[in-house]
This record gives sequence, structure tokens and C-alpha cells, in this order.
Amino acid sequence: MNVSSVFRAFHSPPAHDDFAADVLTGLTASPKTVSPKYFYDLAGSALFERITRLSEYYPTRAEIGILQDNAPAIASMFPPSSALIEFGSGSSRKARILLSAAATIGAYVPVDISGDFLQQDLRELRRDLPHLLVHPLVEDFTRPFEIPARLAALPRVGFFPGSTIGNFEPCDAASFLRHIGTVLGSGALLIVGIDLIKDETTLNHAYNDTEGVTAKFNLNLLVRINRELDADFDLTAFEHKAFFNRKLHRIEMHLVSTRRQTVHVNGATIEFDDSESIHTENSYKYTVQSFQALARGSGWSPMRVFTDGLFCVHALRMAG
Ligand code: AVJ
Repeated sequence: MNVSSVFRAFHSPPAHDDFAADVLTGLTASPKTVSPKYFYDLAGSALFERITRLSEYYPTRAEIGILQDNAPAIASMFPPSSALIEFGSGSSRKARILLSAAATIGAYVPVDISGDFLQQDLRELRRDLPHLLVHPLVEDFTRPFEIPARLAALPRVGFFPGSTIGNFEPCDAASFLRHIGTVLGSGALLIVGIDLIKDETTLNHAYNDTEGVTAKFNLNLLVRINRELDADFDLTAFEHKAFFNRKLHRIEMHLVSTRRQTVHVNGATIEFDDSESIHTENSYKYTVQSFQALARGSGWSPMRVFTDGLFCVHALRMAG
């Protein structure tokens, strides 16, 4: 799975992130931060894959279950020979559930900036669904992009699973939804996966697994900074901390310094107080109603909601 392109700032140049500059800006700010988009190097992507299989981490399992249980109902909303446009693909595992249920889908268009689609998955899709036009697009989907001419006439259904939108501040999530509306155009459908606010215990366990995989995923950020930015973080002197912030309805992840210490990053000197944290991720949670309100404010009309009580798949339509 490649989610890094989701976090690209809307106004930044499409080429590549400036890891060094971003990390130094974040570590010299107060409070200290590093963007979650930098979790996903090779090791980080593999750790995230392991997270999705943990018993405590319910979102992936829940979303796949909801898509499977409701695939016919979701598919029945798709106009004939529509194009399913997936934002930030990688693996097409979730899209496949919809593609298999909806003979009405004429084209599958995974969009990702890295171009590193799982070719194996796409080959298997073409083999199993020979009527389907599979047309991957290498584009930064946080910026405006053109739908190729051969697909332009097809009705559009956007697909944005994984609750990835939860990494955005709510106001940025709203601008992102508005942007997707502009790309897809009026009348388009959008199927989007959102994690639900729920009891604190379930939420806290999902980000504090007993095997320590999430801690490893979080700390891998320092491993990556050490390797790529000539830094000397002592990995034994920072601790994973994740908790549900009820007031802001988000999981926060931090790396907390266990003592006063000095770290060097790309020639710069960074001082840490005892217990000082680096804020590495927010994962916003919504109620059905709070997400629908956000969607409405971005020009989308809520059509249907599919949920198992843990996670939620929203079907929205662009007005016009
Ligand atoms: C990929 C952003 C949806 O917020 O649950 C998992 C990332 N961080 N465990 C999430 C994550 C820690 C995940 N998203």
C-alpha cells in the first residue's frame, strides 16, 4: 500500500517531498512534529501491512467486511459502464470487491503518484474481469489532473478507502473532498471509508498493540531519519505513545524522549527536554453525522451509509 501521496500539500510541487527540509522544520518547531507521510519507506510500508493484520487493528478488516457484505447494494448505485477511479491505490484488494460485484463498471482507474501499482494485481484483474478496461494513471491526485480521452465520456465513481482522509486536519479534509469533486465533476459518486468515533478502549488498543508493531512503525521514522539524514537518534531513548484525544476526536501518535538529550540531524543540533515529544500522526475519527456534515460543506450530498458499528463506508454524490 502506498499512502504517501495522499499527504502531499495541495500547493507543493509534484516532483518529490523535501524530506530533509520538512524534518528540520518540524524538529525546530514547538511542539516538534514530523509528517505521517514519511512513515512509508520500504520498512514502514511492510510494518503498516503487518498492522492491518493485527487483531487489535480493526479498521482494515472492518472496511473489507463492510465492502463484502454490501457490494451488491453499493454496486447498484453505479451508472452503467462507469469508471471506478481509486485515489492512491497500490494494492487493488478493496477495489476488487466492488469490481467483482458490479458488472456495470466498465473501467478501473487506479491513480497514484508513485506509479508503483502492484502489476501482479492488475494482471490478475485483467485476467479475471476481461470486460474491464484497467487504466492506471500516474498522477498526484491532490492536484488537478485530466481523465484520459478514452475514459472521459464514462460516468465517474471515485473510491477512497482506508480512512486515509483521517490524517488530514478536518478543514484540509474538506478542501480535499472539494478538490475530488472538481476532478470527478457534477453527478459523480464517491465511495469513501471513514473510521468511527467509538469507545476509548477499542481505539487505544488499535494503536497500542501488544506485539508492539505500531510502536515499531512509529519508531521506524527515527530509523529512517538516522539513515537518510545522517542523524544520531538513540532509538532506546524515545518511546511510542498513542492515545485518543476525546476533545479533538483523534488518535495522536507521539515519540517521547525519555531524557534530556541532544540529537544531530543533517548537521543541525536539536535539543530535547525530558518527556518532550515529537508529534508524528493524527488519525481523526468521525461520527456518521459529523462526516456527512463535512461532506455537505464540500459540495457532496450523502446518499447512503454502510457500517458495522466500527467503521463506515459513505456513498456521496456531487451536486449539479
Ligand atoms: C493509514 C492513516 C489510515 O490512521 O489508522 C495505523 C495509519 N497509524 N496505525 C490510521 C496508522 C498507526 C492509518 N492510516
